Amino acid sequence: MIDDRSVSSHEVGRLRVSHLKRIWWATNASRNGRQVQRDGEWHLDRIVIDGLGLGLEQTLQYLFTDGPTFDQFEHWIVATAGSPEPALIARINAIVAGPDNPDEIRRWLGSIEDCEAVLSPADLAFWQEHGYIILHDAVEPSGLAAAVQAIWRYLDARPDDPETWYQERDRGIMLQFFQHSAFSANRRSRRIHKAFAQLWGTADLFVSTDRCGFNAPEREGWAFQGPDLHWDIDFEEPGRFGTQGILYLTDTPPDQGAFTLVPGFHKQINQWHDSLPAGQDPQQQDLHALGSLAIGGQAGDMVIWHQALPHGSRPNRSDQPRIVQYINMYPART
Ligand SMILES: O=C(O)CCC(=O)C(=O)O
Repeated sequence: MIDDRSVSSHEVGRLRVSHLKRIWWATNASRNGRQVQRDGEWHLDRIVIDGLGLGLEQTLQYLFTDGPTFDQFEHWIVATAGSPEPALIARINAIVAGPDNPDEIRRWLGSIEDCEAVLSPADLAFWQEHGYIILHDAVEPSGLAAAVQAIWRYLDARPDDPETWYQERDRGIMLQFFQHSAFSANRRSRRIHKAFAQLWGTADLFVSTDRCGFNAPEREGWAFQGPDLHWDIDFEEPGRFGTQGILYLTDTPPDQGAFTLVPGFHKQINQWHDSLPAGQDPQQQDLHALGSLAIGGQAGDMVIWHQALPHGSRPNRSDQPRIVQYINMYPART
């Protein structure tokens, strides 16, 4: 049954954030087994959740598990990610309201559009050819150190005691840890913003509130759990432009579980996909056979890749953990 007791995107609660109540209402409806019609709203959902400094999975898990009232949801947001700044609320509300408000956009972008390029013509040519780039010194060194320390604290583990690195609760390599001032500072890096602005052709971007990662060296009883090569795309339009990114918080040689991708595959994906026998799942093919490459890097290197590249992690065969923060940006307006 379709639920038509709809809450509009313009109904707000005490935080005054447009579209937030609609997200709450729609989640609650589907939690109660009711279907809601929300075609094309995914972009706004993402902007509101990322903008408020919340993880997507974190938020959906809370809404589905706890089934809060809207008032409880707003309290949870403030307790989890702090009170949203008035400028951010104004930006989200301007996007939800559409049509574009050029003054609002200019105020928000500051000087990113005008500041010096961080990707050279050679970097951009490399991007065109291979579908990825490495941005060096992506954040301040202090941002790296603070993020690494936050992750050790979160894990209640110590760099000098490998026995503390292996914890059942965080067995995967991605940690459900989103909120920390060091992570926020890294997400605000102007170098990262400028790099994404050059790739997208606009500085009017939102940054994802993504997770961080800790990939401990393999040992007996502790095998790598993935993710191995995969895509996070909709195969309705496999070659569609989109970015993803990973920031190395510590030095990461290729054998230390380095991020891995198939260079250049953005140029082949449409043809490859069309050539798959009917009924074959693209994700279940031998993607390493397409030519995978481990991308090692130094602390502060950020790998940005075209979402059409098969990508994933790999087993950590070194004696040090791999520690990362995932950061992506996407246009505020579709
Ligand atoms: O952490 C990695 O190396 C892989 C990241 C990944 O697969 C992803 O962000 O989709």
